[in-house]
Amino acid sequence: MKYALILPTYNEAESIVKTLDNLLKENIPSLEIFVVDDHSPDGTFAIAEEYAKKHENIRVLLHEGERGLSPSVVYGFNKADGDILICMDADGQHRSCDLVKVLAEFEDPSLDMAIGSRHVEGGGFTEKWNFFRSLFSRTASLAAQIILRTQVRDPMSGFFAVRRDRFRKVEKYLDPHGFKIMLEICFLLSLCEPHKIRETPIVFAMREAGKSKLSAKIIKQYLAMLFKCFLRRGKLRKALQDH
Ligand SMILES: Nc1nc2c(ncn2[C@@H]2O[C@H](COP(=O)(O)OP(=O)(O)OP(=O)(O)O)[C@@H](O)[C@H]2O)c(=O)[nH]1
Ligand SMILES: [Mg+2]
Repeated sequence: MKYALILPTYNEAESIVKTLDNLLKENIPSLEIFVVDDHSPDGTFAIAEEYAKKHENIRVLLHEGERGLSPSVVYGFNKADGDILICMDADGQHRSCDLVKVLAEFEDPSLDMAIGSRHVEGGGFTEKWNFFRSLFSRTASLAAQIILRTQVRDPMSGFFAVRRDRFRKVEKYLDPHGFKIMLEICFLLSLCEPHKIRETPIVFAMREAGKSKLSAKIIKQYLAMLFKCFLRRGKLRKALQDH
């Protein structure tokens, strides 16, 4: 089985080398890594390219068009030819040691998608979040659970792996803007019958360097995504089940 890992980056010059070092230390066979940079002004692309010169299994891509985590991940998934497509944050908050556990889930041939979850037994955080960050994350998760009726305990995780053919099946129904590509893919897969999505416990680390890209615009894009998915739910279910 071939694995393709997308690391979307925007201004991660201070984190990208450490993240790549940690991933390579895991020695995961048949893993190709794609850094997908959005023309970061801090030079992330050049740093990653320099690193990739010494490693055959790392490619660095520049994403064109509307800037955003979601469109960058879709762009990367389309460039990659892995059987399992993976997405992790490039700032080190998604730990490389958890990747092994997420990939092991695919020993189950009927599994469509594995989500790295902080809110299942064994998952969690290396440090306590500040009150407002925690409140924001909880509220955003609750909104997804109510509006999209998802059973997923950690819809905000952003760490996920999906079988390529399942991604292909839902891809044309995606409307990827902003941050929450994982939730959108998971929502579309949950409309397919049968489907199997599993949450794997992960521990979320604190950001050691660089800045968060969470902003009011991202929050607006997230709410728009939830309502669009909600309104299109019936049509999407029909289209995916006829597919
Ligand atoms: N290509 C691309 N990557 C992005 C964009 N925005 C964020 N990212 C990357 O997506 C990942 C997640 O973004 P973060 O800002 O860390 O979001 P977060 O983890 O929810 O927030 P913090 O906990 O504060 O770090 C990181 O690897 C970012 O560099 C973007 O517009 N384009
Ligand atoms: Mg982060």
